[in-house]
Amino acid sequence: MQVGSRSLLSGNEAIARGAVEAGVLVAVGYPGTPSTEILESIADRVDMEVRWSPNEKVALDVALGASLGGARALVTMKHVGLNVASDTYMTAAYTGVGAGLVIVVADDPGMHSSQNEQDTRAYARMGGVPLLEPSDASEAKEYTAIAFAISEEFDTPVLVRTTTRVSHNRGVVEVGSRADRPATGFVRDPAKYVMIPGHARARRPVLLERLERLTDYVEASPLTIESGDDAGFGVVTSGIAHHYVREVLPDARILKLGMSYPLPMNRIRAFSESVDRLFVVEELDPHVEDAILAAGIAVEGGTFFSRVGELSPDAVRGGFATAGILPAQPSAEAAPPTVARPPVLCPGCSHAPPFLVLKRIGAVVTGDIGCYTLAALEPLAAMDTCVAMGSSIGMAVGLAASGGAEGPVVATIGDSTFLHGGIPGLADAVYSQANITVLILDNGTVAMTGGQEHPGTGVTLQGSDTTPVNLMALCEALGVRDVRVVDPYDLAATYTALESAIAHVGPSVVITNRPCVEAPTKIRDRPFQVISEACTACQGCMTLGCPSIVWSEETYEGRRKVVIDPVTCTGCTVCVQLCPPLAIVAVPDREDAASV
Ligand SMILES: Cc1ncc(C[n+]2csc(CCOP(=O)(O)OP(=O)(O)O)c2C)c(N)n1
Repeated sequence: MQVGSRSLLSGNEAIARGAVEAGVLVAVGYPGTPSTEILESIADRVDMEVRWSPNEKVALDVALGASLGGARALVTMKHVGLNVASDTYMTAAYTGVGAGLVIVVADDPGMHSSQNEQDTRAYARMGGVPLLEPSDASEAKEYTAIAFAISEEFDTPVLVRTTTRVSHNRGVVEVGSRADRPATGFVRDPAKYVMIPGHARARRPVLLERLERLTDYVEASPLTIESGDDAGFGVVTSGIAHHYVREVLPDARILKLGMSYPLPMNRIRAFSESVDRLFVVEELDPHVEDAILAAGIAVEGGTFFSRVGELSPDAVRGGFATAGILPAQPSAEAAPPTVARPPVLCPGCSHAPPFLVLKRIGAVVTGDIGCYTLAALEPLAAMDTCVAMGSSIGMAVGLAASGGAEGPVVATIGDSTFLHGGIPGLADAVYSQANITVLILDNGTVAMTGGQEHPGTGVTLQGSDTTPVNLMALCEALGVRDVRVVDPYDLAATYTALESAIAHVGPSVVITNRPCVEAPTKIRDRPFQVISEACTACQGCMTLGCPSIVWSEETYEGRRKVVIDPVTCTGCTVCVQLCPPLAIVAVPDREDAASV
């Protein structure tokens, strides 16, 4: 990226660029949509340590440590990641920082790829930590730099909150030069950094006094921008919602909040006094609206703008129409129906076969979060719970303790998720000698978020080789007496492994060993085909849910036969094992074909 140029960057790339220009030396995080590309876009920097951590709490710990060492540090995660990191987060607000520490949290209104919808602004208030909300890529870069400056001026971590649209939309960004900020070194200060009660009690008033100074800062700050001249009504807004309001009401008076915690309430009050009606348009929780109401200022918002899911220009237009600001909207012409395309596991995905087996065994399956969660859907439909990363194992322990499960209890968890939050659950299974089996689906990557490295892969985010965590040795070291590795493409072997593990009294672990089909070292082999004359339309192969197996036009005794798409088939052989009449065979390669 050329200094002085104008580049088209996504919000995530702009945040990364902001961190580069701010002289950040350590950038760390855990993947999670929509935040993942922030670190990936600067992985090739030789002047920064850019790292994946096993989970968000470790990432924040690393960033805090780096900051105390005097290096500016960036940490990135998705909204639920801050739940994981919240223990460190809440007390980091007490310790303050060494060099600047910025925590970027990407919210996912609408749950495009998340297990819940939550509003990070609530964490700002809970922790007493300032929060900036960029509304586009240009601000994403600018606010990241401002966040580092605030962090150092006020001795506090600073949150930068994006949402999916801000993280993923592209905009023009001016590329600046990188500040040279060598680490200033660790300065011992136990009263500030050792949070025993006696020290922490003294830090709480520091935090509150800091918030007062931050409030003075935001009242005077250019981060709060007033625009428009139509005095009839005014709109307080922030983040992407600001652009929706601008699009729908180009001339409206708008008070745009760049910092939405703490709030510039004097500015808001003055703004409210200059208009007849005051509205708030914000995505997710009524964070600003409630604060304005609590300050005794009349405001409207939640009645007109949904708290559920994402806002959009249409939603904002509809809200202002209901409020009588815009003419009533003509009912929209019904959009043509779209074809439903539910997400599916990839052709040849090594996660699918073990779930077929678990279904056959009649296991009660506590699931976890990753690609394999798709096994909850038809036709596999073999997962009974999925709550939060790492929860599968503890929930299995509890389910087994309840005695309420009809069938063996099996926790299924991916390799990254196991390293993220599964290890303490397995320690508990050992500690309580729970009668559960843990199936670790080790595909050697964080597939769900696009194939990132993790501590089990032996490669860092910046591409160097490192020591991989040995999952089998780890499970054994935790005290699991029955640990076995199985090839998930071998259905019979997977069945035997799971049956034997389930029969073991006490916790047992089965680890699968096939790489993700999207991995560069993939398993792609010769594709398979169906010999139509031999197919008896038993449809057993369809229970696998493989997208390469599709319905044929031909039938047998009134049932539809199947065909295999040779382009997407990876040759994993699992469907072959599900075909009693042996109608599925490898497509002959050219040499075989020539010799026939
Ligand atoms: C607390 C939290 N952090 C991050 C995510 C995003 N995320 C969902 S699943 C997942 C990991 C998936 O990797 P793995 O367990 O190895 O399973 P795979 O997708 O490879 O099958 C991540 C990072 C999340 N949902 N929750």
